[in-house]
Amino acid sequence: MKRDRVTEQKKLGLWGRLKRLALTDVGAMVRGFNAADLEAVERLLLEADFGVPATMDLMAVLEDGVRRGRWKSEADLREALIDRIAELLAPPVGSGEIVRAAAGPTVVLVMGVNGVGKTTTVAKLAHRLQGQGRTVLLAAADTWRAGAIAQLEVWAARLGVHCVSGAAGGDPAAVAFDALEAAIARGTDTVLVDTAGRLHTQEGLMEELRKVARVVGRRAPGAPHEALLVLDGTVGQNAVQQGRLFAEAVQPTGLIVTKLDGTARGGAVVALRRELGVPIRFLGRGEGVDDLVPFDPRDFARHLLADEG
Ligand SMILES: Nc1nc2c(ncn2[C@@H]2O[C@H](COP(=O)(O)OP(=O)(O)OP(=O)(O)O)[C@@H](O)[C@H]2O)c(=O)[nH]1
Ligand SMILES: [Mg+2]
Repeated sequence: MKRDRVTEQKKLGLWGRLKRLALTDVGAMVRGFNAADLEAVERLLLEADFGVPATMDLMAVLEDGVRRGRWKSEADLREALIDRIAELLAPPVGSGEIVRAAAGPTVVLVMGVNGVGKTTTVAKLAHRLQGQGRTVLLAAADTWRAGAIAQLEVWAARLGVHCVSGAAGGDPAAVAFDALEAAIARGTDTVLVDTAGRLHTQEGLMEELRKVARVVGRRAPGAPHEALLVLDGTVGQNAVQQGRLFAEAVQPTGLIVTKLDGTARGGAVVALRRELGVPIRFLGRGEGVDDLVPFDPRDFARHLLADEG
């Protein structure tokens, strides 16, 4: 019986679960919450991976609105939450598109911990850029994991783009440098650098990543023009912790949150934005090359609080 209830709760979206709470009479939500209702809402937001800071922020919006009698209907309340979540997610400036080099090839470094979806994301970005008329070259700078070079080469062949790789176990910075040289020689406008998965605690590997950035920066001023940190959206608060520690080692210009297909735990995206202070640029929503969408704060907030009826 208890298990059925848990399964049922999992199936409901966040808005469904909010409505279902102690708020047996939906009107109660707009008339006012009692302390137990508020606690239940708070717990629900934490369970949905919003994290403490974003949860506190949303609770303040709720309490304030209820006190002032701001909402006439459930729909008003939902809109207020969507507005605030969209604000929390909004990048300070700019959009999801890749920042371009002023001249010469644009270098995009893709980094993150093991298995989050870096290589797949490189392929998705390549496909997206091709669709925008860009020419792309891949750099197989994951010389660490057996099979990593072959994996990227398969993507390159599928996409019909050139891939520069070195020897397994070789220097990733040298591969990135060679790829940049090749892009300059061929007039290719974007170099996407795939890197090995690593943990922030692996200081040697973090230094290696900083070296990749330094080496391309010496060949082309301003490179890497983007350092995109890929995070797995399904691991909730762990992603926040990973992201925070990773960002301390190598400052990202943006985040890409992957594996958000078919999970109701999108609250982690809000937590990441709130706690890392780095704009979210794209979301990964599947394993195919088309499953990368530019991040839109308002769309995402709506999606998170979708009213499935
Ligand atoms: N469902 C889903 N799966 C994804 C997504 N992105 C990547 N994957 C899958 O996650 C697995 C790991 O993806 P990779 O791209 O190899 O991850 P990686 O970060 O390069 O892994 P390492 O190089 O080993 O650190 C693969 O099975 C991908 O198909 C996504 O957005 N949604
Ligand atoms: Mg990889």
